[in-house]
Amino acid sequence: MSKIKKVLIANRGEIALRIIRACRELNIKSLAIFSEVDIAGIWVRKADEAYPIVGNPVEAYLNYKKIIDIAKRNKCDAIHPGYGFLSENADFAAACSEAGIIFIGPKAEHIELFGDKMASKVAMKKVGVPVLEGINEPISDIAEGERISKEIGFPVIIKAAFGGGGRGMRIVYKEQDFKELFESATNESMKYFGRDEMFIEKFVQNPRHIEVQIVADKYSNVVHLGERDCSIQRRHQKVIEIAPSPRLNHETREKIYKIAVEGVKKIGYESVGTVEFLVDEDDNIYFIEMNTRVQVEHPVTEVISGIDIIQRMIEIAEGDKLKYTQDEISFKGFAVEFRINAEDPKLNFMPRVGKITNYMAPGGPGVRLDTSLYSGYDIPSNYDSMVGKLIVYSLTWEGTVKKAKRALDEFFIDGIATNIPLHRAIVCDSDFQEGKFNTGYLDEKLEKFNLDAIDFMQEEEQKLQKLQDMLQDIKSNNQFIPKGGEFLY
Ligand code: MV4
Repeated sequence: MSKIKKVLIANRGEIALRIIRACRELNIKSLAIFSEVDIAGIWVRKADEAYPIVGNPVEAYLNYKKIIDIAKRNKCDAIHPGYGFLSENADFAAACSEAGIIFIGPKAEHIELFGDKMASKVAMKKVGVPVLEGINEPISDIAEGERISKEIGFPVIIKAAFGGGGRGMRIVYKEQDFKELFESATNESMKYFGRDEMFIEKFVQNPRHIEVQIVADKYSNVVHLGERDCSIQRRHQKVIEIAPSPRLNHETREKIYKIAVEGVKKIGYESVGTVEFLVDEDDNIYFIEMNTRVQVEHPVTEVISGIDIIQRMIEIAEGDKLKYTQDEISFKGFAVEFRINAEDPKLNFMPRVGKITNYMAPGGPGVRLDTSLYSGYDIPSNYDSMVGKLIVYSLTWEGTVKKAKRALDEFFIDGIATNIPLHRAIVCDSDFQEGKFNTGYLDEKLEKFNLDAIDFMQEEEQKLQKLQDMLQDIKSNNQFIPKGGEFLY
């Protein structure tokens, strides 16, 4: 076991701050790297040390030779990749090991394996994990693809083996559409990932997207930390994540845990990871992919289990055994994470950054906010539009929904537009409140939610004016005269 003394954080924003917090509580020093446009990032000042990487602002967090060199020159004995950027780059993980630096994450071979969605299915099927019917080797030509699709039965879904975020994915409902959709999926995969290996599966209509959090040490001890329902997505980007899933029945829950833990144990996986499944309307469970990194949505699992996932990840990398057996882990209540994006509901949620002029974070019982925003912060335009995560939790689903509405109403950010009004519209929706949602939910309701969001924004904009009118009335008439008898708001 080698005790880690200093960690280089190869990431930025809220996850960099999250890792700094975990290190601080473990008495581990942290070194933040930052691009030229990130010098004002609060995590840069909260780390024990910071080191600039000049040049292209995105390249800064991807140039792993330079990052490893900075780690060595500053005597960091480990690197935490966070999520995105280099977090699932097997070459980076291998290069860290070759440089004698601990990569806080899984083995490079597993990053490699699960980066290929086809090979992942073959490997998981071999250890008894249920996968969708289909072909799990690259489709060589259109004719073969059409033949296999007819065997499976339409609709089928074409997927890029090295894809992600929904890119290189097409749903084919009719045979005559296969050729065109296969070609567009292949071209998209080549464009975004430089790979054209495509595979086909039976398409599951309106599934729920359920993922299981796994924690595994280097001694074959594997536990799960429950599941997260990530069905509420927009254009393959998760918008809201929930733990536990409000409508998964007990039998399916226990089954999905068993499948995930036993599969991961047989694979010999180490570190934290997330096994992603689709659950169809008959509660059939199908493995779709495994994420070999800590995920954006890990906080909802942390608050219902009381377990710090980032600290467990670091301890596993140091060679510690798991602190808990499965029987010692319990879950309490419900948690919902709202991804706060700098995007404008009035511009169809187009990303739009800017300077935070006024800011008041929500708080009170059952509210957690993971963000690197602060009043006066000028959000750089070079990165992802997600600027924070609001996590609310309570003992019951109903209580969590009420708390979510209260916290979202309370959140105050001036200077930029955010998707907070969209979240407010969703938590007011009866289907959401009753847990009636699957992967089709947001696409079906987005138009209505967008109008609700714009109404919320207008109400907010009018509030200050109404207060000023009231004050003016009282000052000039020595009393407030409600116009038409309405209350202030
Ligand atoms: C599927 C599927 C239905 N059937 N696979 C895979 C990547 C992940 N981000 C979305 N994935 C899906 N894979 C089969 N065989 C449904 C999804 C899916 C989805 C598909 C289209 C539009 C939105 C979606 C949201 C979540 C899951």
